[in-house]
Amino acid sequence: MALKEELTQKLGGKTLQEAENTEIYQALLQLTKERLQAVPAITGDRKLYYVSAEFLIGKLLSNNLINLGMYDEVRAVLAEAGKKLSDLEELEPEPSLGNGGLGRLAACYLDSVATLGLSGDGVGLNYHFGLFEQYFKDHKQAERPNPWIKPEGWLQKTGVSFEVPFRDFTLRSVMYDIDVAGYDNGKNKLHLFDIEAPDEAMVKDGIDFDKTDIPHNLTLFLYPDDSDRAGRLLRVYQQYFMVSNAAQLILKELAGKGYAMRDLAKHAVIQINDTHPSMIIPELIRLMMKDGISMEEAISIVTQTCAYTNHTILAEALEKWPVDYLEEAVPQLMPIIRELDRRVREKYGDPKLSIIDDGNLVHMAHMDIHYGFSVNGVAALHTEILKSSELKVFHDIYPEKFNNKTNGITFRRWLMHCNPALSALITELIGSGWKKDAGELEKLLAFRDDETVLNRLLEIKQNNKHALKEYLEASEQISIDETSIYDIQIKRLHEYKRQQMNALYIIWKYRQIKAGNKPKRPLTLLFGAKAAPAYIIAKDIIHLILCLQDMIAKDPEVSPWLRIVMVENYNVTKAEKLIPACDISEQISLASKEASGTGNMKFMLNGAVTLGTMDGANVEIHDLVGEENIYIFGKSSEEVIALYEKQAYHPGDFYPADPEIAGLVDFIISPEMMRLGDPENLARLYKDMTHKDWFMALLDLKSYIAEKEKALGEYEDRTAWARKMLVNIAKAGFFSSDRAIDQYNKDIWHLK
Ligand code: GPU
Repeated sequence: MALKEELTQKLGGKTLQEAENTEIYQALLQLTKERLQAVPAITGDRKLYYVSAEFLIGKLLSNNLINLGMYDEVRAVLAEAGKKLSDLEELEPEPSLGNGGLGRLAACYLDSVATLGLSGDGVGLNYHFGLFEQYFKDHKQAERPNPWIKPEGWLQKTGVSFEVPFRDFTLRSVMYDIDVAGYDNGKNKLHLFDIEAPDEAMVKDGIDFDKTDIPHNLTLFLYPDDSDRAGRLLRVYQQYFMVSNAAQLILKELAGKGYAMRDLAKHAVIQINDTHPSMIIPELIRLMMKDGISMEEAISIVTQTCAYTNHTILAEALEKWPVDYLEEAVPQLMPIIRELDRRVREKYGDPKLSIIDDGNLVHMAHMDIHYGFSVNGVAALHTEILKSSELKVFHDIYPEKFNNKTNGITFRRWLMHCNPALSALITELIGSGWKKDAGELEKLLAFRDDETVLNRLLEIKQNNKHALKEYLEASEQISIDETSIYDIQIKRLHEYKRQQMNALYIIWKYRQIKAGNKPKRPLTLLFGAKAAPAYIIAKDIIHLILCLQDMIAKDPEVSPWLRIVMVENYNVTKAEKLIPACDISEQISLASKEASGTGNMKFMLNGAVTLGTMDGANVEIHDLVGEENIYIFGKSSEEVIALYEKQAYHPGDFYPADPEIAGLVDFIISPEMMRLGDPENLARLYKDMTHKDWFMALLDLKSYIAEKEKALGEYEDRTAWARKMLVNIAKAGFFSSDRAIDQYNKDIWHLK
């Protein structure tokens, strides 16, 4: 049946014109789910299990329509009836089952695994509340729960269920599945495990709940607050629940295919997405030993099955669980972990390599490295830093395990869906081969001196900027100037990402305008960022930005030239609106600290020019596009690493020593700011920035301001700027997640 007839049939006789958007949305959801069901499952003799605490999948309707090849037709059928797909999308709740880059990467990777026709499923947890919903009150972040599960959504309850033993009780699981269709290919699954009796009603007063009632709270929240022991313990329960279910599922599927447990490594490969799933190693060993396999052999099998991805070198993020937490939650694992540690100590005798340290902390990454066959970083620079400093002692003994897999993003969501006009232009110019082979985008370079093409790029960007303006007016009641330059920093709020340095730029620019130095063109600085609820300084930085936003909006002398907008509740959906409209992409982390970044790739692909440090994948972007198509500033990773090693960075060298910098920092606690904001928050941030400044914002501030001003100036040569845009788009092919997954498969997984 033709799509239009099928849809109207689902509307119970109403025509598309007559039906309400909510009815059409339900009908389209139904139809899409049926089409998904008909897609053949991808099978294989060898299968990948991508185990991750986060899958930031975002809304799935349009994504599925694209991958099922229905997108254009649905848009056309709706348009014929005067309806817009984007209006229907508004009705879908966003599953925010991740914090940021790591979770979104897992979602992009599932898309590419299926698109390449590889047999591979995701395994994670079915959080009832995704990452909290952020709202602003009194220029501060506040949080409320973010429910997303609806009876008619994408989750399918399966009959699969396992028993997960803890010290004090046993929990039975329920497995839910979400179909993951490849682009023009078969489908895999995302398996999300839940407990049997989750109690959503225990959440009250914002996002607070009884952290000790594990049998009823285990899957309520993504990353519950870990600022106290109960919160941290709950994370241990979550992690073990996730990996025990994953391990049992993997062994069940192996047996289901008729293979012996001993052949696990031949038929399965487990990618451990950072250390949250690391307990799958001792858990699999435990389950194999229960089945009569010797410890010796179980260790060997598991080591040939598990591969580990490291996503950070920030010390506070490298998980180390106290032995007494594990004894309290999952004592059955401790004898195994102790034996794994004993073997390492016996063989190498170097305490730096041990799994359990002298302070009785279990180093999850160390376990992964010893008892997995592959360790990968997520960008070239990041992997080099792992090999030469962070994990050097491990690289010395296992050089063959280390490899790099520079991150990637799915172009289905991050170009075809979020920027249909640019997609259409690209296809018109070079054909549609790029959709399956992103490397073909390089063919665009043939148009680098074609004024007509360059002008069309500018026109599409302008239309996207207009669309963002309208969206912000409708959703946040904020009006921006579409003739201004859109400069955007969207990512989690963290000191190392240095939103505070951008805030100091705002202060600098504000004072320039006050002093009569009006820019050639107005500037709009957009932010989107959630701070972890217990991360005090991050919340103070949000407060600073919101105060600056308000102060400038109220200043008639400055506001025509400078506007600050921090969008509320930044999430995947908002990213899809912001990225296509961006002129300048802010990637300003302290060099060596951002493992890769993936927003940087999304912006580039959509024709934004990067303003950034030589950090993470910015380095590779720089090498691909060349000096003239990127704005780079700041100290190098080597210089930064040396400063940390020698403890040679002192904010006092800049504050109050440098009067220009001092003037900017002092503004944070100026009378006008203290009147507008909360003196406690502003004073605390001021003190941190002048006495600690752990991520060296003051060190790079001047070169940042200079480079940003250079970019703003060069924006005025519109043709030259459009050429930069074109080169960025043309060179973005390398950052397709299809390329990344192909490399994972060739070097690590060996599927098919
Ligand atoms: N990342 Br570890 C997260 O988003 N969450 C985490 O818990 C850890 C890392 C990010 C990195 O910060 C970012 O640089 C990287 O691009 C992303 O993972 C995906 O690899």
